[in-house]
Parts: sequence; structure tokens; C-alpha cells
Amino acid sequence: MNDVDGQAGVRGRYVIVEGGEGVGKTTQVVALAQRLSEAGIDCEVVREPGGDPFAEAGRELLLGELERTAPAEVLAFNALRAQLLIAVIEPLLATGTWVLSDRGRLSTIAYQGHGAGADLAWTREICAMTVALCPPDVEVVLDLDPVVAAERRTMRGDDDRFERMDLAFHQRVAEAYRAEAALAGIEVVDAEGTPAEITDRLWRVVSPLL
Ligand code: Z5A
Repeated sequence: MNDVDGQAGVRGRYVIVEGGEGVGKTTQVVALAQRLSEAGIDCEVVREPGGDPFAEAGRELLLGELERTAPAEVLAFNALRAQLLIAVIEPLLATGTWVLSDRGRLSTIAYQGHGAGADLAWTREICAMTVALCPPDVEVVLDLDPVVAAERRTMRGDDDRFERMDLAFHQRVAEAYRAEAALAGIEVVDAEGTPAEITDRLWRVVSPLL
């Protein structure tokens, strides 16, 4: 990808915040967007799965209860990712807008690969092909003990098919994020502490892109 778009000026940056349920991703992408706005940067927050009418409809299906196989789930998450990348994120970046994404390809590798048992090499490859459509400038993983994350989720009261998975599943996912981050040289940020403290930690990762 070029750093500069000939027509619109400087290309925006694409930042992905990753991690298991309840680690604070949604809170933090909003906080980062606020800091970027204060720094004079146009930015948009997106989420995976989702982001436009087609991908939001697919989100309903994927977070719903219909039985599915792990490989089908890998492909479905990547289909919605392709939609988001091409229809939403690439056009925003081309106009100089930054995109902060709540989840990305590491979620598929952690949940469908490590968590649900889809073949890891195949899952990584499918994700790599999708991400090549519009690669991120930086990915960062929020790391939190799944027991603490579960307490945060309980306080909030949400309950979808992934959130109902047992603690062992969430431990596997948390471990997967650490392992995949180490493998790919992705920064892991401690998600214990106040929201403002965590935003400061993330800002240290994101601000060099300014
Ligand atoms: N999924 C998948 O399997 N494969 C894929 O490829 C993709 C996704 C892309 C999407 O759910 C589901 O899809 C997800 C994996 C699967 N599984 N689940 N569940 P989602 O987008 O609806 O949910 P989520 O991504 O897991 O987000 P979440 O549960 O909303 O968690 P979060 O965004 O990381 O946390 P939060 O909403 O910012 O905070 C959770 C609560 O904690 C909330 O009440 C906050 O006010 C509170 N909070 C936040 N920060 C703090 C701190 N620092 N201290 C105390 N309390 C805090």
C-alpha cells in the first residue's frame, strides 16, 4: 500500500485493537479516536464482524445460534472482513481518514483456529489472503486474565454464543493471542488498570504513526 494517495493527500492509518471478550477493546478504540481527534486527525471506528449493511447482517448470522463448522466460520468471518476492507476501510484511508478497528484477522486465528479447532495453517492463510486486500498499519493485542474479563462482561450483562463459551475456551483464546502476537511481532498491552491508563499504553503504540 502507498503511504500517499495522489489525489487526496496523505493516506489514513489503519489500526486494529485485538483481544478476548471484555478486555476493553470497544472502550479503547473510542478513547483512541477521541485522542486522535484532539490531535486534529479525522478518524472512524469500525468493528468486526460488521461495518456496513451487508457485514452487519452477516454479524447477526455469525453471532446467532445456527450450528456451523469451524472452517465455514473461518470463511464467513473472512467474507465479512473482505466486505469491510473494500467497501468501508480502503475508501476512508484513501481520503486520509484513520480507521480504528475493534477486532481483525487475529480474532479468526484465535477463536476459530486455536479456540474452535479449525486447521491453524489453513486459517492463517485464508486470513492473510483477506488482509492483503487492505493491510493494517498496526495491530495491538489487549491482554487480560479471562477471569477478570468475565467479571467485566457479567457487569455489563451481554450474552452471545461466544460469550457463553466456558472459561477453558476463553483461556485458550487469551493464550492464542499471546502466542500469535509473539509469532508476528505484534505488541501486547496489559489491559489491567483504569481505562485512561490503558489508553496511555495504547497511545505509545499508535502515536508513532502520526
Ligand atoms: N469473532 C470471532 O469468533 N472471529 C472473528 O474473526 C471475529 C469475531 C472478528 C464479536 O463480539 C464476537 O465475534 C466475539 C468473537 C467473535 N466474541 N464474543 N463475544 P463483540 O464484538 O460483540 O464483542 P467483543 O469483541 O468480545 O467485545 P466485548 O465483549 O464488548 O468486549 P470489549 O470490547 O473488549 O470490552 P468493552 O466493551 O470495552 O468493555 C467491557 C466492559 O468492561 C464494559 O462494561 C466496560 O465499561 C468495562 N471496562 C472497559 N475497560 C475497563 C477497565 N479498564 N476497567 C474496568 N472495566 C472496564
